[in-house]
This record gives sequence, structure tokens and C-alpha cells, in this order.
Amino acid sequence: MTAATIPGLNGTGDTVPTKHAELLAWVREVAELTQPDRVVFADGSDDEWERLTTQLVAAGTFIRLNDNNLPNSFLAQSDPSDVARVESRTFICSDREEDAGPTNNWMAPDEMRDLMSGLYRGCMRGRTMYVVPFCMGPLGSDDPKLGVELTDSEYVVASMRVMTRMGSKVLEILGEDRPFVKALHSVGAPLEPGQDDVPWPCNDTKYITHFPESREIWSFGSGYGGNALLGKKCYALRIASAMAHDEGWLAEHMLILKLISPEDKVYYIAAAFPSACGKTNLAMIHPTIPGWRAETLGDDIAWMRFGEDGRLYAVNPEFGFFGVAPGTNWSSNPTAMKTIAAGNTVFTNVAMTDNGDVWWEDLENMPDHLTDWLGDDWTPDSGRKAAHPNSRYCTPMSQCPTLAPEWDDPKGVPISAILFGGRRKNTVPLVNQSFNWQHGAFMGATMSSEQTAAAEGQVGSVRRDPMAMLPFLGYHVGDYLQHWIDVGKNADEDKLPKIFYVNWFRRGEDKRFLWPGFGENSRVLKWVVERIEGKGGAQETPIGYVPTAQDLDLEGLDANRNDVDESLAVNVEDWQAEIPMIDEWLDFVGDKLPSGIRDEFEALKDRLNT
Ligand code: SAT
Ligand code: MN
Repeated sequence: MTAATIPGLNGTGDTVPTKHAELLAWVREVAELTQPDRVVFADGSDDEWERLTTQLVAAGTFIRLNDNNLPNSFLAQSDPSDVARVESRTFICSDREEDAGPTNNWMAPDEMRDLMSGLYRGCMRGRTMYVVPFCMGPLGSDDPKLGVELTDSEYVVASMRVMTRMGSKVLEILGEDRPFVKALHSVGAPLEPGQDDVPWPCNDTKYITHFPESREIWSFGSGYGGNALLGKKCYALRIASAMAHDEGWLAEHMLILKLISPEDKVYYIAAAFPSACGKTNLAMIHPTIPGWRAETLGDDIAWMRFGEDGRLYAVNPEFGFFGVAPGTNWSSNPTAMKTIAAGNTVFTNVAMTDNGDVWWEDLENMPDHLTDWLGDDWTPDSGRKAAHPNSRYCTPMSQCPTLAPEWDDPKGVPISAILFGGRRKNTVPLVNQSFNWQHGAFMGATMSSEQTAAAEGQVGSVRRDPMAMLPFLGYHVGDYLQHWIDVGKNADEDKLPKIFYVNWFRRGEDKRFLWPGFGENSRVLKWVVERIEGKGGAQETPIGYVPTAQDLDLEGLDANRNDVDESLAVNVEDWQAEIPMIDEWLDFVGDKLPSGIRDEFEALKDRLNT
């Protein structure tokens, strides 16, 4: 870490490790506004990690975990009010309101800049402002997507080191004049001289703001992942979706998975599910069908561009996993467990055992006593959860035992299939293939899911979540859907990924899951591959091509055959009941709803005779 003197701020001298004039001018401008005690350029070194984590432990933000079981790993317990993304405080400040669209909060950019400048004034007093250069995607890319986060949170700097490629090597790529996304973050908790800090500084007033035209992010008041690690949802989805729209590519909320058949044929699959719907589990699947293998390339975000051969190539812009802890265990996701167990992991809001290990709901070996995520004593009969439902592990991708060797290849991997999916108790079958690209875009556009704890809001209520991007669109949803249709129109349909819609979460009358999920989802993936190869049986239903149980490889599956049939059922009445809900959603999208989506809706209604 290079202690830096910003000319005009800390006196004289010029020891900054960059000659990037625009970067320096911006750092100076922000430092003048926020008035940190010092400015430090993060270099991403091991020494810096040591220094930051030691400081975080001293401040009470981090607890060092049991070094024998979880080397170099830490637990942070957040302020109880700062545990998830705050969608109601998230803004897309496009120049024109109609460009933000009905799914986003909007405020005029000047008004927001005024308002937030007021909040930022003096907000880093008593703290250090870190300059964190980062790159989304492999460093060797021809067109690297760079960013610099200015933050007053050591927790953020440490987490950014896990989640992004960051530090001196990125500063080098920035050179003297490469463009970068300006990402400003403050926890909004200045310290007066002599004032003691709290373990998790934050502010009741929160703004997570994006200026898509100028590619800027301003975040205030929260230290939580998606609100504060600005490379993730803010850049890699909201800002990047706007870039992708302008540049003809796709920035999507998708995992990237590599499947290898018994014949050693390789298939890359991308899949979009809303937050906390099993993306990480699918990204790390252990196929239960003999001979099939899977490797991991990403668990949350895929950037897809056309290659010279006309195929869509995906790159994961991230460098780590920021996964939901509860539900993760040695049987549901042994790969995630091994990744975490390799150490170098930052946990947030999980519970801690008496010997400094971590625990969360559904993890094996429930202890008799824990310190819960609030720091209170917990026993199994406490009657409350030990870990917050949105508690997280933040761990380096490089430690993943099933990591695909090509994970860091700037070229990306050619995608053969895209899966959309949500969490639905009823109506939506286990798997369903679209008739074509536009119909697939319609499936994605009308995706729905029961809300999870990853954002504030009523858990369990069904909401439409187009391509799992509802909270992550940097522009108008109608323009976004048109962009999807245009991607198809401008491509050779044969080379495009085939599109499928899956639902692992359908339940029977007594509320039990009809499909066992997890590794058994490989049976669905095998069928997907068969369809890509032009094989694999299916029935043409009003909603798409759906397999019967006979079309799936169910050998050795420990599940009731009637349940499997029920999981695949397309019940016309259920779908007729879905129509008014889809209609309401498409009306909500408004005038910019692409005619292609409207046409698909009309065709669906015809097929359902409604
Ligand atoms: O908190 S994050 O936005 O990073 C995770 C998620 O909601 O998917
Ligand atoms: Mn996500």
C-alpha cells in the first residue's frame, strides 16, 4: 500500500503511484468534498491485506476465525439495519426520466448530485479514503472494463480484493488516460476528533445511485455487499447493461457452467435466476448421472459478446464468490464448502461457534451454543435463526476445486444454452424449451419468482423479474427487452444459445418439493444438451417444448415417479390464470414494450385459448 500525498490536500509533494490526470483530478475533487484524514492507493498486495485485516480486527469489525479450520478468514457482523441491498434507495439517474423506465427509481442527475454532495460533504472526516483501481473481467482483455472505487471502508477494500482483480496491476493498465468507471462510496459516518468508531459504521440515509450516461456510481450510507462493493451489481450489471446496450453485447445476472459429457464433449451454459435462488449451487453442481462432469466459471454475472464465429462468448467479470451462506452445506454444495474451507474468506452475518468456526442454518453439526449474527448467545431452542438469512461468504474463485481452467481467459467461452428460472411453488414446469430466440426472450421477459431475503421486501410474494435483472437494469426495461430481441435478429439463430426455462422449486399438494434438485438437476442439464444436439424427446405444449418423464434420464433417481410427472405438468388452467398477471406486468413495462414480446404474448394466449 503506497501512502500517497494528493497535491493540494495533504501539503506538498507528489508521491501518487499514477500519472492518470483524470483519476488524480477526481481523487482530489472527492477528497476536497469528503475531507478524509488521508488518502491511500490500494495496491492489492498481501502486506496490504495483512494491514487492513489487522486494522479491521482492532476496530471490532472483523473477528479472526479459527486459523486451523479457516486460515486467514474473518467474520463481520453488520449493523442489524444494513444486511441486504436496498432497492427502494437505488436510483438510475439518467438524463431523461423515460430512459430509467418504470422498474427503477429516478431523480434528475443534477438534483441527485446536489443532494448527495450535501451528504458527502465532510463524510470521510476521521477516516482514510482508499483509491481502489479494479478491472471487471480478465486482465488481458483487449477492451478491459476498468473502474476505480473511492471508499472510506476497510471492509470494502478487503472484500474488493476478493471479488475483483484490483490494485497496482490495474493502475498499470489504466496508464495515463484509459477510461474508467468512477465509483464513489462512503459509509457516511464521519468521526469527530476523539470519537470512537463503531464496528460497522453506516448511515440511516442510504443512496445507491447510478449515472448511466456518464458511467458513474455514487453510493452512500451502506457497507453491505451489493450496496458497497461497487464492481458487482452497480458496475457489472447496472452500468454494464447500459454499456452493453450501446455496444451490442449482453451484461446479465447469470452463472456460467461447463458441462462435460461422457464422450468428453464440452458445453457451456449460462443461467439467470434471481438472487438467492440457487445460482451458486448450480454453478458448482456435481452431476449425479454417471460419466457427466461439471466445472465452474462463474456464479452470478456473465458478460456475453459475439465472437468472430458468430457465437456468444461469456466472461465472468468477477474474481470471487459472494454467496448466500444459509442452505450451503457439505451435501447441498460441497464445492462451495471446499472453496470456503481453503481460507481467505470474509463471512458477513453468519453465526460463530465457541471455538471460532462459522455456522449457519442447514450447515451440518449444529452446535449447542453459538454467538449469533447479532453477537448474542444462541442455543438450538432460542427460537430464532443464528445466521441472517442473507448472510454471505466472500471467497476467492481461484480456490474453487471445480474451477474450469479457462475461467480467466479473456476470450470467454461459447454459450450453447441459456436457462432462465425462478422460485415458483406451482404452474411452472421443471424445464421448458422455447420455440426460438424471440420466444425465449419472452420467457425471460416474463420470468417470475417468489421474493427472497437478498433484498428488503416481503419474502415469498411473487414478482416478475425479467431475466433476473429487475433490480439491476441500468436503463428502461422496454429498451432492454428490445435489445435482447435485436441481439437475436442480428445473429445467425443456429449459432445462438438455445433458451430454456427451469423451476427446481415446484411443490406438491402437501408442500413437499416435487423434484430433488441439487446434483439431480444434472438430469435436466443432460436433456438440455440432448436438445442442443437435436435429440431428446419433448412434447409441444402451449408454453414450449416440455419433456415427459420418459424423455429424462431418471436412472437411479430416488424420487417418486408421480412427483416427477407432476413437476413436468403443464396445466392449461394454471397458465390461463397466469395470463392476467403477465398482462399486468407487460402493461407496467408500458409503451416501450417491444412488439416482439407483445406478439409472443398474443401467440401464447392463442395457444391457451384465452
Ligand atoms: O448483495 S449482492 O447484490 O451482491 C448479492 C445479490 O443480491 O445477489
Ligand atoms: Mn446475484
